[in-house]
Amino acid sequence: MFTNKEAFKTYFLQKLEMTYGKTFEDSTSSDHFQILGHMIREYVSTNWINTNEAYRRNQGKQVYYLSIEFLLGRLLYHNLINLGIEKVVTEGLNELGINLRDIEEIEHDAGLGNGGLGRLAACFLDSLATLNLPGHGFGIRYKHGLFEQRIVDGYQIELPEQWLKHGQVWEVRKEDLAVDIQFWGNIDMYEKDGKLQFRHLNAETVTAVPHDVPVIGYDTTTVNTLRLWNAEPASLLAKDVNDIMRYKRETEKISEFLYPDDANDEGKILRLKQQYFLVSSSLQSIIKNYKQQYKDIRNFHQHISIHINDTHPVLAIPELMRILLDNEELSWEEAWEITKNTISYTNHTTLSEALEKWPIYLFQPLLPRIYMIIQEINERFCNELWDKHPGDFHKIENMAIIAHGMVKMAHLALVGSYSVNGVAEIHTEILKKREMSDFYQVFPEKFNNKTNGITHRRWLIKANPKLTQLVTDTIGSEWIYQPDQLNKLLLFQQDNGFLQQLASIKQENKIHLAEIIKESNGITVDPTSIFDVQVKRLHAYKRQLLNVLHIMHLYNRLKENPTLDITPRTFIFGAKASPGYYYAKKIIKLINAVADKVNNDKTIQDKIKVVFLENYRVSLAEHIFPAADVSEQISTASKEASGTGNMKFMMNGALTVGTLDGANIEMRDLVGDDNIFIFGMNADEVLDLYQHGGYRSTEYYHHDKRIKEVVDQLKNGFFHDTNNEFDPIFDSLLIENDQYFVLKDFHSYENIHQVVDQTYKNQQKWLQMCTVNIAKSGHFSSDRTIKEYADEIWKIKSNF
Ligand code: GPQ
Repeated sequence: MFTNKEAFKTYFLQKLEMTYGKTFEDSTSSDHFQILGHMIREYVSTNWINTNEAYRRNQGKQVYYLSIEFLLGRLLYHNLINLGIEKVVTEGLNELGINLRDIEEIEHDAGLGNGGLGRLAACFLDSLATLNLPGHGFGIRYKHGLFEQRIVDGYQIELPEQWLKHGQVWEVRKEDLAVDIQFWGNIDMYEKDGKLQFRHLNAETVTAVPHDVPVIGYDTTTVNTLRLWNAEPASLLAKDVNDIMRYKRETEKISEFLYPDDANDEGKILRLKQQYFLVSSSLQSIIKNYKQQYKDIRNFHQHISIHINDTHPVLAIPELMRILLDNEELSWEEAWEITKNTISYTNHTTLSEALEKWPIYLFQPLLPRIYMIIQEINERFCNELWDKHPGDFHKIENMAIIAHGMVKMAHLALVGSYSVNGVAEIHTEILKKREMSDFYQVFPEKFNNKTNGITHRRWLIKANPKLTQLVTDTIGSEWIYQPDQLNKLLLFQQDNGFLQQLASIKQENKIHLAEIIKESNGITVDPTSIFDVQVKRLHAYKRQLLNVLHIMHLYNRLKENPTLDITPRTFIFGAKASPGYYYAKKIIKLINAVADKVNNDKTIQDKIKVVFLENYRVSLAEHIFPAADVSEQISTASKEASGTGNMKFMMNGALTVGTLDGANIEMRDLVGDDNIFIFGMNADEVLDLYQHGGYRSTEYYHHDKRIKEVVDQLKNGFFHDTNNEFDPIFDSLLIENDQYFVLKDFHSYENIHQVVDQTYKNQQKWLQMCTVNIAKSGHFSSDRTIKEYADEIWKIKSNF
């Protein structure tokens, strides 16, 4: 059906008629989207079946990637590219008078994630399939993805996201593969053949129904699976009507909302239910498959690796134990040996407030058998520690999985897995030397680094077709398969023809983004100005505040001296704040207040503009990265585990203004100090200052006039008519002693931006720097990352 455009058109029209009983003239863009989606699914179905059969036949090891988030974005165009049929489809549709880019807009983003962690999972799936690796995702089919953000009067408003409203073309519901999950109730112990056995009584049962999404590799026949679980009532034979209604609601709530927060406290039980729901359904399904193929459960870990993306799925450890003990009737020792050789774990943060803990009083009643197993794991682990460090109560208390009425999920992950990795070199080092140093001493062999990556297929080939074409015209197309080969571009640093084309592509992409800005914000921005962009979740540690304070300062300088010679700049923000994160919402309001004042001030001659793009998400990001000149990666050093937006900017030829944090450091190492704008304290300085104290933010306020001026403007109504709107921000800086060193880094941030301004004036130099960045960005392809996971952690092999 996709061999040529005639065949495509015929099939498309026929299917349209048969499915909707409509003529082409009466059909809508939405119909076209649905039909095209179904055609693609039909087209890949044979390869999907074949891939699964090949995996079974080969008897190779397979990996299952468990993640509470998968931030997929749109799939239509991405799938067309991976299948190599976007040209046929574009041309075929054109002849029917349809623009593929319009149809693309019909698709809702699958926004089943908050930010970096969820998007990483999505990039990994793409790389696994493309590299023909037997790896599948397991997640939750949330009815509502991450909230839709509206900005009203400068404030964030949250609306429920509705991606399933018009059905989901990519998924296949598989009721026959549903499994049951048990919550609440009590555990009955009994003896069988002289062995103690456990039985779950009076449990509330929830059914998990899989919805499978094909994960299509690039230019290959491999089609892996993303299995998303939907929570449904098991049976409605409960006693009375009220009970039925309550049960139905409680059950459906489990897969209703993605948790909008990386670090919030509410709805703990529901969150824990979601975690166990994901883990239990996935493990039951994995074991069922395994047993269809292999006889001996004792070899499980030789055929299966289970990866947990952060601690959210860490109950995979006690759940696997439960199945092996209670269903397979293995001994504790046998079950433990299998479990700890099956599970591997990625940590994504050192922020201690983000490390998950559950109060026992909530945990135990909800998951009684799982709690018993964790208790036993804890007891055995503490005994081992005692043997190694007799009498060191303090150490054992600190490392225990259960302590002070809490279950510590990261400790469970560290004890029950064979591999623990951080997501950038510095992050892994901080885990080893500081946050998890006790565990590193006990299990040094488990710790390893896997620096994050991004799929260049979505973030370059799909998002930036013009740059893709230029790269291919310049160095051939091998880089698509081996992104490291982008470094061949280094030979073109002095090639003016190449640099000119690079410049005009950036210009075209900026014009396109300027149109989007005009449409959504009504602001006219100059596409020849520097597009200086910070897009990411709103968090104090990511320091959007530093960026805004600097803009306020620039504005003050322009007011003092309207003829100030600066390169015009457009500051662009995109960020969602967690609904309960009051401070973050104040920062959004501040950005918008500054935008209002600056954009409407005629006296500064449009030298700076400020834009807050609402509802930042994957599909919007695809328009932003290709249009950026400057990438803001300005977290307080040591706080950003890796960052992945930094890599997307780099690959699209933006230059980074960044601290020595996360993967920025590895970017700097690759491009050299001359091709990146580094500023601020480094991680050691920050951590020492936390440890030994000695920082007084008020000193910076009193001694630096520039700082005093902007901080006072938070209080004196300069940007907003009510004086106390920004008090929480003012207080965070002066009363709470500026935990993220915004004021301390201000001076060096301001300096580096002057360097950026000067450098941009030398276009030749700027373009050379962009070229080096693009050339070196291949290292940050998630293909490289996934190869490392496959070889070093999972020990899985390509199917071909
Ligand atoms: N990250 Cl713990 C999230 O997106 N959500 C989380 O809950 C945690 C971490 C991010 C982290 O902040 C970034 O530095 C990483 O690049 C990203 O995970 C992927 O590893």
